[in-house]
Amino acid sequence: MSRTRVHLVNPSNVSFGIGVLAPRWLYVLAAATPREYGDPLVVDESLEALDPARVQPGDVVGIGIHTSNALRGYEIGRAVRERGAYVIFGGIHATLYPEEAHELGGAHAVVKGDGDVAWSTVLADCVNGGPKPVYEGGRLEPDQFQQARWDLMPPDRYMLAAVQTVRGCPKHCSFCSVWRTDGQRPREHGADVVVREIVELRRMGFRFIVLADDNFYPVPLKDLEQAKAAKNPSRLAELQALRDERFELMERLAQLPQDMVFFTQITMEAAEDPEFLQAMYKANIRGVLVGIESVTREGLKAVYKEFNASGESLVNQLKAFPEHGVHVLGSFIFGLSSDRPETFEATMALAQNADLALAQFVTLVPFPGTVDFMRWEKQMEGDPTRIAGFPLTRHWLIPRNLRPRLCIAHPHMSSEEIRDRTQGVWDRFYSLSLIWRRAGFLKSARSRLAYLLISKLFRQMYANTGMATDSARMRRSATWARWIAKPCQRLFRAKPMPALQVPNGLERTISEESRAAG
Ligand code: B12
Ligand code: SF4
Repeated sequence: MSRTRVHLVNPSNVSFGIGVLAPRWLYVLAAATPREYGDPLVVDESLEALDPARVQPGDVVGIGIHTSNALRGYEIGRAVRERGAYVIFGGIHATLYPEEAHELGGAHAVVKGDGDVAWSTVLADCVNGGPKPVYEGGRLEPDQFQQARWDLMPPDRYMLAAVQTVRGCPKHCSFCSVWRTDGQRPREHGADVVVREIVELRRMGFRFIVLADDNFYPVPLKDLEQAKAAKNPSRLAELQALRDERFELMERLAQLPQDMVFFTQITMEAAEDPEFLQAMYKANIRGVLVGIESVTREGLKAVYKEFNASGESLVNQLKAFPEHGVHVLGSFIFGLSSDRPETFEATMALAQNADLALAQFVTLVPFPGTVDFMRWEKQMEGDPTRIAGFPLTRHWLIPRNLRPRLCIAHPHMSSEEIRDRTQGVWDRFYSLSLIWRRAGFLKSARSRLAYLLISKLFRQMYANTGMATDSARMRRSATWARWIAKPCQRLFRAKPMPALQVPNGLERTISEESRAAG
């Protein structure tokens, strides 16, 4: 056994004690860690902060960052490098800006792209004299994806666990980096491996699972029709195979214990595909995040999402989901150049009329890797503004208390107006009276109470900690969220089913294999 200890750290500025969703990458990289290093020490800072004293000289510390937690990640990187550890960064932000992790995060190495295969090479290089500055992890094919080591996850600290069924998305929305980093070709995981992981999680007492996919519906009916009309048999066969795999997966999910509930992310086009919606319901997929983004045609055009409906047909499309027993978390963006003061009211009205179970109202953030970011960066070339020494186009490096909540100037509204109106919509949508009215779709009083708690928790964690302008309000919100999180976590737990077997499968789960390997 190697004496090198491996640490995996998920950075976060706010810790709630209880986590909503277990960060999948931690347990995937844990599975990619060869047995000779022993079990990695996993730290998720959304539960509690890393104690750098636990890191010894010669240890390897893997830090995964997306843009929103990059700054905290760099702080950790510098701290553990000072303690003599090898510091390795990965994740979407490090993939886009490897040089930044070296300059500001004390990185010895950065893994770009998927870490499943590259990680063991990095570890071997650390042991044999030192890692290279950059590793190309690439976009792996599904048979190379690692299954997560859920046996290393504390079972009583999270409400939900995350399993992935597909990477990549064929769309090209302007505010999203997924299609550019994960690619537009959907890479679907085999149904067997997905089910193996879910069985393991159910054995541990998780019955609510998030399918952390970019887009669970990668083949809309329209694409099949287009391939048919274009008389393109190979394209048609390729699309049909992807679609068939989705149905096969859903059939396998339907064979799992009936108390299981799955959530995922999907495009609105699925509303026009009743066969798919019925299969989702049978598979116990009971909640979906739908990127509605904007209620106006101009807004949808601005974000390259013209495949979404608007106006009255938008309400009908969104209602198609709950009509099939699949509830919707609608996601809206405020701050688009086509938005006007009345857009906020119209969005609130739509969110109410379309029978959304939950909604999130985010403000437009130019995330690197997106078309919006590229355009904005170009526009800002001559802008002399610096905050704490950083231009606005490096907004994630600006200390949080100085960071503007909105970066892109709006042609008709000030940042304050957009922020206040957005906060107003959050406040109204999550007022007690409206939550209670919406809870009407649930039969039992217990479910309604659970829905109320979850709505309040979602609002506190998401809106207040993300939108608050002062750190005192953010701290208050985090304290509130911590209080609500405890009873919510209890509501989410189920009685473990240690004897549960993989339906139709003879496979062992990854944790059983690890135990067998000693
Ligand atoms: C699930 C998810 C969430 C969950 C996260 C929960 C959790 N605890 O993990 C929730 C819903 C909370 C969430 C929230 C947000 N998210 Co999100 N989320 C995702 C999603 C759909 C899947 C992530 C996932 O689990 N993937 C599966 C794992 C296995 O893959 P992975 O994380 O990419 O890790 C692999 C590699 O990156 C690499 N790797 C990762 N870390 C490391 C570390 C090392 C050392 C190494 C070697 C390799 C490595 O190896 C891994 C295995 O191959 C991604 C989309 C995506 N394709 O990633 C968006 C995504 C990460 N989210 C995104 C965004 C924008 C957000 C929000 C800011 C949304 C918002 N507007 O509020 C918030 C921010 C939350 C916060 N507090 O900071 C963006 C990030 C863009 C960017 N440039 O940073 C993404 C890419 C989606 C998008 N549309 O662009 N998100
Ligand atoms: S926002 Fe959703 S639909 Fe659009 S490219 Fe990203 S993952 Fe695909």
